Amino acid sequence: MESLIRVADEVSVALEEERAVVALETTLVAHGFPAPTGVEVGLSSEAAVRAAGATPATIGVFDGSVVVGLSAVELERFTPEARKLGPRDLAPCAVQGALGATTVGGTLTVAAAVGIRFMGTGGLGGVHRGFPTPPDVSADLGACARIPAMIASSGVKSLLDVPATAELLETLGIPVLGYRVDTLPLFYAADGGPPVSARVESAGEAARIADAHWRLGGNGILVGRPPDESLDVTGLIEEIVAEADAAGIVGQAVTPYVLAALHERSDGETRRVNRDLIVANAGLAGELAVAFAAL
Ligand code: PSU
Ligand code: MN
Repeated sequence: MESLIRVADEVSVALEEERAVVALETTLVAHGFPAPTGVEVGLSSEAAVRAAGATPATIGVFDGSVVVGLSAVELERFTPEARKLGPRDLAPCAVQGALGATTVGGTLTVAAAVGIRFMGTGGLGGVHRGFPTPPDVSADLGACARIPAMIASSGVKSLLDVPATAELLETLGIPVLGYRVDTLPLFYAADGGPPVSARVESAGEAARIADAHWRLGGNGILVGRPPDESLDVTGLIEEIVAEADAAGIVGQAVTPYVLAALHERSDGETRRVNRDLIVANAGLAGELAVAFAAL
């Protein structure tokens, strides 16, 4: 029988030697961009992690195994046919031998199982708009509450109810650190979000806070890094979210639908900003992991 969790040699050596390792997800590779952009974003994110001096561990499920540290060839398999795997979906996908792409929550679950404490992504999932009819709250939040890991992102995805998500992050005891900013970035836009719970000026400072938070028994920590280029697509998002609702699109299908429509109707502008912020966040996650390993 294939082992349930397969860790790439490079990743397992780095973990054994207590060097910096950054987990990366595959949902945005399979479902976040039209092909072949997703794979390019994944490879560029890995390069950004390496440039920061850390080892990337991109995570996905296929052939009965949860793979930690995908090769470039394996990454190519993550097409839109892949299942979208939140924490609850990992075991069924592995046992059924299906192809599955991990969300932030799914990635964190695997990271915890193998001892990785840093990850980079675009935007965390959260409270979808229109709560509570029906209550669609991303399992990313539950995973953050349970798992001791630091996540570099551009806040939470702006198609969500961002203020409600910020409230829930507080309820769950998840520190929201602004990376050289006072407010939580709004994914495509830098400004206008709710206040962060603390501002940090450097990767070293964030790493010291992670160490202290974990020693105090805390779990997930969100680091918000604003996108380098801001885009105001508020109107477009409202329009598309309303359309998705009218079309009866619910649950896990909402995010991929909205992102694809945004990419199309913004003439690729959201795709470009989304790509760039993901790669930048992967680089920051690398810096955070390196700073933590040096404490
Ligand atoms: N950020 C992006 N593109 C994405 C996502 C985040 O730039 O596709 C994905 C992440 O995998 C995140 C997921 O975990 O969306 C959340 O989806 P849901 O709200 O269905 O839990
Ligand atoms: Mn959801």
